[in-house]
Amino acid sequence: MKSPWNILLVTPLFLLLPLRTSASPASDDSPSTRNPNGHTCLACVAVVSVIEQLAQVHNSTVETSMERLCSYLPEKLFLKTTCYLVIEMFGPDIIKLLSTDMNADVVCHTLKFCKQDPGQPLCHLYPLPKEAWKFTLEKARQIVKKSPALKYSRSSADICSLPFLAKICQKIKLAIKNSVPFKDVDSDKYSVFPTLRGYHWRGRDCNDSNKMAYPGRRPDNWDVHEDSNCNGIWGVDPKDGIPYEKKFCEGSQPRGIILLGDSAGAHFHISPEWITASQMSLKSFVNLPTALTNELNWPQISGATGFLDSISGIKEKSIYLRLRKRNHCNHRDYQNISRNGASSQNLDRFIESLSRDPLLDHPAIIIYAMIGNDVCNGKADPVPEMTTPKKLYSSVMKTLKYLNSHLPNGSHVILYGLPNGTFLWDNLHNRYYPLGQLNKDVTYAHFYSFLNCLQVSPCHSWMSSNKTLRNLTSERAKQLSNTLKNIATSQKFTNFDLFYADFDFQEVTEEWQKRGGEPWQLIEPVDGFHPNEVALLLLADRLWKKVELHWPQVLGKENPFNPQIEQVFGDQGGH
Ligand SMILES: *[C@@H]1O[C@H](CO)[C@@H](O)[C@H](O)[C@H]1NC(C)=O
Ligand SMILES: *[C@@H]1O[C@H](CO)[C@@H](O)[C@H](O)[C@H]1NC(C)=O
Ligand SMILES: *[C@@H]1O[C@H](CO)[C@@H](O)[C@H](O)[C@H]1NC(C)=O
Ligand SMILES: *[C@@H]1O[C@H](CO)[C@@H](O)[C@H](O)[C@H]1NC(C)=O
Ligand SMILES: *[C@@H]1O[C@H](CO)[C@@H](O)[C@H](O)[C@H]1NC(C)=O
Ligand SMILES: *[C@@H]1O[C@H](CO)[C@@H](O)[C@H](O)[C@H]1NC(C)=O
Ligand SMILES: CC(=O)N[C@H]1CO[C@H](CO)[C@@H](O)[C@@H]1O
Repeated sequence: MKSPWNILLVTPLFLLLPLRTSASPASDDSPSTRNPNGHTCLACVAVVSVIEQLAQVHNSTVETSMERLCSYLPEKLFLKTTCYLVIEMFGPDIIKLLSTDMNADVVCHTLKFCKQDPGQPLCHLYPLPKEAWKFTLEKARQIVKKSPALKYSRSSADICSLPFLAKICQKIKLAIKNSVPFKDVDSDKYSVFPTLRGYHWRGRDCNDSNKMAYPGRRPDNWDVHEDSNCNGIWGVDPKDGIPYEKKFCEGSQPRGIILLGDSAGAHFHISPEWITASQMSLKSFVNLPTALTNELNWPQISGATGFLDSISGIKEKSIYLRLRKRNHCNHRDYQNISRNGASSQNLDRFIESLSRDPLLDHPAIIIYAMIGNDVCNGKADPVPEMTTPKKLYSSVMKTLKYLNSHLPNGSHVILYGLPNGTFLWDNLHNRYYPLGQLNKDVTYAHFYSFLNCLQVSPCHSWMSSNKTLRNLTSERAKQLSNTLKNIATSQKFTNFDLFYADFDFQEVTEEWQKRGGEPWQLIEPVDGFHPNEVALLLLADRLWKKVELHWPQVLGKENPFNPQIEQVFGDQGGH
């Protein structure tokens, strides 16, 4: 249960919007190679920008605007309290600086949340001030010269280490600990709690006091007495004495869906309303606590394992919901084994969280979708960090051997290729970034370059103005996809068959355009990198259709008893 803590420790930083997609527990960024203050600087610039823009939108003072921002935040996770503490400490300086027309870059450099190290470039989101940078910064420093807050921000890589926040950080940790039925996850990976890797991530536990009851298992004694596989089908038909599970599911070849993925698979999403002053209201942050306790992921509406209705209103369903529709005996059998920052090179560190017993459980469809982090990273020179085809080959073979010894016979594994990420730059670079829309002053090109300068980009190599680099990254991605394809066509395993599918972003874009959409609408607006909910569902749709056409055995047959299951069990206990 280590992973959730990581993001929670930076909860006070929320505000401080950590774009921790690649800097995650799963990646091996060491502090010496990454700019430790990059995320703090990014967060500071985002928050100060929001304060400034709220004042502009509401024609209010900076002070009122800070109060307004805090008042919008929910009490949960001490978000509101933390916000008030932060403005108490830094508010007076921010007011003074913003009132003399300094912008967020200047404010954050003055308060030392952003630093320019000797010999390093100056990182800024907004166009540089008209007067020379040094002169402006000096002027700003004079304004807050004697501020007591300065000594706190200086060492601010971990905001919980700030003395005035240490207490609240403790409280947050305690609150979360007490609110979650924490268990030894190794012995029981299923949960009745939604977030913190609970049932938003894998099918809900239907009997928390019975370790042998969980989604995906073969039913125990045809579930006469209890729903041992949590699919909502159990008991005996009083008319003929036959157990329902036997009557409705025997021979229907139930199966689960397991995603081995990265932040895209888990649906990383930062709501644009959290940083867009003109759209901000009390409603904007309602879902923030849930998002934070899901590591800013939304697996419950993702393309592979989503089980809730889409927020965007698109009619396409996730792979899981389609499998469930095809055979209601598959109810709740999904697992999202995905992590921010996951790649072929670090999957071995968390693959054990996959839960499947080769003998006790039903077969599963595994989608291996490490779609970016093998070529994406935030380093100043990203190329040497990229996975080579040789390294990919050896790590994927290791993964497949692991799967072969942990999956029930009759399972299926689909290796998903990498995208050609040039569409990111091509479609976004000259559009306005959310923080730049109000004053038309920041484009995605500016935003990308700010991230690269801070070395916190989730993908320097595609989110870059350097065409040679983007081209080279696409070439490498293609080589890696070819490696996956070769493995799929040349290797055989005893417990599963193996397939390869291209990551069809081009086709998805065309489909979207046919419906009157624009390509940029398929990308997460705040991070400018991840496929958004619509894109994920369209990708799932393509993958489903492809599998149905070429390898129908993977999906299994339609269960003729579906209508009866609905009649007897209704929504099967929901999700
Ligand atoms: C903004 O507020 C100031 C002072 O309260 C007022 O003089 C000004 O007219 C307002 N501007 C707009 C556009 O409402
Ligand atoms: C849950 O499991 C326990 C222990 O096996 C069992 O006694 C109980 O009846 C089960 N509860 C339900 C609702 O099935
Ligand atoms: C695994 O299942 C396949 C059919 O799906 C069967 O041909 C094969 O014999 C099984 N292997 C083992 C070891 O049971
Ligand atoms: C662009 O990227 C390539 C490949 O990493 C690199 O060799 C080159 O120096 C970069 N060009 C600029 C202007 O940074
Ligand atoms: C992209 O890379 C390929 C192969 O590395 C090369 O042939 C091609 O000229 C490059 N195109 C551009 C625009 O850099
Ligand atoms: C990636 O896409 C761009 C733009 O569509 C194209 O020019 C380039 O050749 C593609 N690269 C690869 C390796 O397919
Ligand atoms: C990759 C990953 O984090 N997968 C998670 C899926 O959910 C379980 C808990 O339900 C976590 O333990 C896994 O880490």
